[in-house]
Parts: sequence; structure tokens; C-alpha cells
Amino acid sequence: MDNETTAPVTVLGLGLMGTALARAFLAAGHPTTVWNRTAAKASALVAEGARLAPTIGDALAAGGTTIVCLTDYPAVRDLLDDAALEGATLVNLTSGDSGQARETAAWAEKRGARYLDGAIMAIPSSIGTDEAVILLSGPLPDFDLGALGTVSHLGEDPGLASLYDVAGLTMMWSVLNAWLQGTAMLKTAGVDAATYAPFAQQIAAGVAGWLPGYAEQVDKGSFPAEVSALETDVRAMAHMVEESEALGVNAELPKLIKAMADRAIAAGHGGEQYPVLIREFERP
Ligand code: FVH
Repeated sequence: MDNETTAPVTVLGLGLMGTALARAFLAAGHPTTVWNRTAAKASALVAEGARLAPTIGDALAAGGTTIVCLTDYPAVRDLLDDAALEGATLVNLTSGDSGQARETAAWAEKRGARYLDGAIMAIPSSIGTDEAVILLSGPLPDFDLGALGTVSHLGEDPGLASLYDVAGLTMMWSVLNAWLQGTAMLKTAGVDAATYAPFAQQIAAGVAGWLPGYAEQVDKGSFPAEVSALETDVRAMAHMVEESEALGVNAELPKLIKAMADRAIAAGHGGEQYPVLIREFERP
């Protein structure tokens, strides 16, 4: 791997994220070439020492690794469809799903490029700090992206980074929705969001602590009720639904949670522990 921070890098796409990526490379000392469909967006980076490639061909020929960070995968294909990719090393950090990642990997490799797919689990302002998590998948990178944040290579399957990204987003929005449900309920009693938030944080941290043990049960396929059986849990879920309806707040999320548990109980898993619900999540 080229660990030299003097290794040249090219960034295609200077939106909010692409600009943050290019800025982090510059700050780490990488000779950085940039290109953007709207060239004017490059002016600040050029003032900071980046070189603006006049064409996409020139950007790709600049040498080193080419980082792609556009709106979506169709934009990536649209941009690079006519480009000379033979011998290029592409790291696509555009958000997408695993199907798009695998398809684009096959398309790029057919064009003679070395293709890594990636996902950025961070916001632009955190790029360049350890908090920024960069996930990669595909062939082992031969270029150190450490200037961007904390980089993890997940494996050879180019779809893995996007799959982790989508799984992580599912986790993020599920936790936020659960918090908003509780906030809506408590607001009916005059409890404001700021008052409830620390309690919600404690609950989220507590549940997070359960994951390793629950993961072991899922991997073993055995769900002994060491803490609580699903049929006990579902009674508390009924309270969630009844409370939401009585308070006149939205009850869709509580009803979904209870409906999945009811299905698992109907399938005979009432005496097992909560992770047995993986069976409900594994089927469409
Ligand atoms: N911003 C964020 O917080 C999130 C964090 C997690 C990861 N996402 C993903 O990163 C990709 C880029 O996001 P972005 O925030 O930089 O997006 P924009 O600011 O909208 O910039 C989009 C750039 O894409 C260029 N572009 C779009 N279509 C084309 C095309 N057909 N050909 C060439 N370039 C294209 C656009 O160019 P321009 O409009 O400036 O000319 C921008 O450079 C994204 O996947 C996020 O989901 C960010």
C-alpha cells in the first residue's frame, strides 16, 4: 500500500462531501487534482493548492487513485461511460446499494480499472477526523485513505461497504424514529424533548450493550429465554400501542413492532428470546 502522504490523488465531484474529501487530502499533503461538472466549485480548493483538471480525461490521467463522490451511481456511470479507465484505480464513495456497487465493480473491471467501492458513514465536517468512518470493499486498497478518517476494508465482495452502509442507516433511522415516538408520547404530558433525551440516550446505550450476546444467539440459531420470553415482551408492546392510541399520537411504529412479535409467537416462538425475531426479518 502506498502510505506516502505524497501519493497523488484525484477527486471527481466537489459537492459538500467531495469538497471535504479533497480538502482532507490537501491538508494531509497529497498532491490533489480535482474535477467537478460545475468547475466554479473548485475555486476555493485551487486557492488551497489543488489542481483543477480541465477535463475528466485529464483528471483520470493525473495519476494515483481517483476518488469518485457524486450524487448517485447513475451519475457515476453517466460521467465515466466514455472515459478511458484502463489501468485506473477508482474508489467510488458515492452512496448506493449493494446491487449498484457489484454491478459498477463488474462494469469498471471490464473496462480495465481496479475498482473499490466504499461508503462514508460521516458528515462533511467530520471528514479528516477519526470520527469519520470510511468503509471499503473490493480488492485490498493500494492507497492509504487515512487522510479522510477511520478506514475499514470489509472484504473482497464490492457490495459489502454499501450493504453495511444501508444496514447502518436502517439502525440510525430506526433508533431516531423510536426516540421520536417516545418524545411524541411524553410531549402530551408536557415533557419536552430535551428532558426526555438523556433518558432515551440511556435506553439506547443499554440496548446497544445487549447486541453482542444477542448476535451470539442469532449466529447459533438458538434463543433460550435467559432474560425474557417473547410472549412476555409482547404484553409490554400492547401497552405501547394502547398508550399511543389513547394519547392520540401515531401508533404505526408500535403496531409494526407488535405485529412482528405476534407473527413469531404464532409460529411457535413465544417462549424464546427476542432475537428469535430474526426469522421474521429474514423473509420478505
Ligand atoms: N453530505 C452528506 O452528509 C452525506 C454523508 C454520507 C454520504 N453522502 C453521499 O456522498 C455523495 C455526495 O454527496 P454530496 O453531499 O457531496 O452531494 P452534493 O452536494 O449534491 O454533490 C453532488 C455532486 O455530484 C455531482 N454530479 C451529480 N450528477 C452528476 C453528473 N451526472 N455528472 C457529473 N457530476 C454530477 C455534482 O456536480 P455539480 O452539480 O456540482 O456540477 C456534485 O459535485 C452522495 O452519494 C451522498 O449520498 C453525503
